[in-house]
Amino acid sequence: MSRVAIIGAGPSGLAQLHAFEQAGLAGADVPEVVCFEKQSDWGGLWNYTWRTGLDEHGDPVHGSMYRYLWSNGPKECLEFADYTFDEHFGGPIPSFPPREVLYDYITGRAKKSGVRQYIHFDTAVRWIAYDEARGTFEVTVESRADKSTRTEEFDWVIVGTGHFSTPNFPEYPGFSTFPGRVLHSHDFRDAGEFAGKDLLILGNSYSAEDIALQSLKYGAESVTISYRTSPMGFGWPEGVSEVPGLDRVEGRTAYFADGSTRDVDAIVLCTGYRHHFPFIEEALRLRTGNQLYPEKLYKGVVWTPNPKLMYLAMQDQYYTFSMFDAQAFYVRDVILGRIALPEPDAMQADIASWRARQDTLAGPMDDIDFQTDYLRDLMKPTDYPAFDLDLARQHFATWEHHKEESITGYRDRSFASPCTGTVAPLHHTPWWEELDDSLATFLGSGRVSGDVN
Ligand code: FAD
Ligand code: NA7
Repeated sequence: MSRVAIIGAGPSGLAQLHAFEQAGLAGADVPEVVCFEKQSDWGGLWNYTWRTGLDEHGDPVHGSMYRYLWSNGPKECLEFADYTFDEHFGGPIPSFPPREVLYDYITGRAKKSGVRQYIHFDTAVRWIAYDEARGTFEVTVESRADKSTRTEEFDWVIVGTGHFSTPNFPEYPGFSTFPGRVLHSHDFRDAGEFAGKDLLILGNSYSAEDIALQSLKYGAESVTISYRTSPMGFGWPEGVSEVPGLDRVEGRTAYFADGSTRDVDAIVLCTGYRHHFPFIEEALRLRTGNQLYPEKLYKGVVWTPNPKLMYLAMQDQYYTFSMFDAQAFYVRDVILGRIALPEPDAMQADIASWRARQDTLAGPMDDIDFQTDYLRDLMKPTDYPAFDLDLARQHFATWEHHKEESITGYRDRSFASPCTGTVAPLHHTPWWEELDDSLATFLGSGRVSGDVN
C-alpha cells in the first residue's frame, strides 16, 4: 500500500485528511495517510497562541493571529460545501464571525470526519528529501517532547504548512535607537497594549488595515499608517491617517517621504510574510512571493519538477477554506489515480497561461475573478459538492464595495450562503462597538456551538 505524508494540520492539512476520509467512506481504496503537526493541537493559525518569538520547544511560534480577530471577509465565501455553517451551528449565524467561532467550525468538521486519529501532534518535520533510486521521499520528523528523530518513507508528500508565519522584516534608519517597541504583525496579540499610545503602522494590506482599526477600537490615541506604494484610501475614523513611505526615525519622531513627521510610541510592521520551507531540500522547495498563481505549481498544487510532491494553500488568498477543499480533493484524486496528470510540457503550458493572465490583473475585482475561475477549473474533475460560485464571486464584489462605503461598518452586513441559500442574520452589536469577541457572546446568550463531538 502506498503511503502519503501530510505536513501540517491547519485548515489545508485538515481539508486533505477530510478529502481522503470521504473517499474511504465511499469505498475507495485509500493509501495510508499520516499527518505530522508540530503544534500540540490542530487548526493552524486559527489555534490562537499568546506566545511570540520562540515556542515552548524553541521553534519559531507559528501563530500570527491576534486577540479580537474577526473574519475579514464574509464567511459565506469560505463555507465548506459539504459541511455548512447551518449544519455546524444548527441555524443561521452572522456573516463575519470572530476567530474562535471559525476555529469551532473548522475543527467541527474535522471531528465529524474523525481524522484526528491520523495526526501525530508535537511532531515537527525537519527534512524532506527525494530518493531517486527508490522513487520515494524520506521524511525526517522530530518528536518534540523527547527530541527523538526518525525517518520514514513515503510515496507522496503534501505540504500544508501555510505561508503567513515567517515575517518579512524590513529595517529603517533609527529603529535601533527608537525608544518604544518595534514589532511585526506576526507578534501582535492584544490591541489593548497600545491604548493611549500613538502608533505607527507600515504597510497597505489586510494586516495594516485591521491592526490599525482594532488598535483605535481598543483605545489607541492615534494611528498613522505609512504606505510604500499607494494608500488604502478608506474613509478612516477620526484618529487614523495615511501618510507616504517612512524615511527614518529619530528618537520617537518618524519622518515620511512627503516631509511630514509624527511622534509615535510604537511601530507595527505590517509588511507581510515569506514562504519559508527550511525543512524541504532545495530541489523540492517552492520559491514564491504572495501571489495568486505561484510558479511551478500545476493547478496551483502539483510540484511540476516532481509531481509526487504537492503544496496546498500557497496562493494569496481571497477564497480560503473552500479553495483548500477544492485543492485537497484535486490532490487526492491525482493520488488515487482518478486524475491523470498531463506530460510536463502541457503542465508547464497550463501554468504559463494562468501566469500570463495574472500579469494583466489590474485590481481586486480582477484578482477575485481570477481566483474564482481557478476554483472552477479545479473543481471540475472532482466530486467536491457544487455550490454557487457565481454568488460567492458576487459577494466578494459587494464586500469590496461595503468596505469603500464604511471601513468600520462593512462587518455589519449580511450575505446569503452559496451552499444553502440561508441569509445571515445581523450581529446583535455593531462590530465597531463590540469589544467581546467570545464565541458565547457572538452566538448570543444561551446559544451553544453545534460542535458534534
Ligand atoms: P496554517 O493555518 O498556517 O497551518 C499550517 C500548519 O502547519 C500549522 O498548524 C503549523 O503548526 C504546521 N506546521 C508548520 N511547519 C511544520 C513542520 N515543519 N512540521 C509540522 N507541522 C508544521 N483567512 C480567512 O479565511 N479569514 C480570515 O479572517 C483570515 N484572517 C487571517 C489573519 C491573519 C493574521 C493571518 C496571518 C491569516 C489570516 N487568514 C484568514 C488566512 C489563513 O492563511 C487561512 O485562513 C488558513 O489558516 C491557512 O491554512 P493552512 O493550513 O494553509 O496554514
Ligand atoms: P500582504 O497582504 O502580503 O501585504 C504585505 C504588505 O507589506 C503590503 O502592503 C506591502 O506593501 C507591505 N510592505 C512590504 N515591505 C514593505 C516595506 N519595506 N515598507 C512598507 N510596506 C511594506 O500581508 P498582510 O500581512 O497584510 O496579509 C497577510 C494575510 O494576513 C492575509 O491573507 C490576511 O487575511 C491576513 P507594497 O504594496 O508592496 O508597498
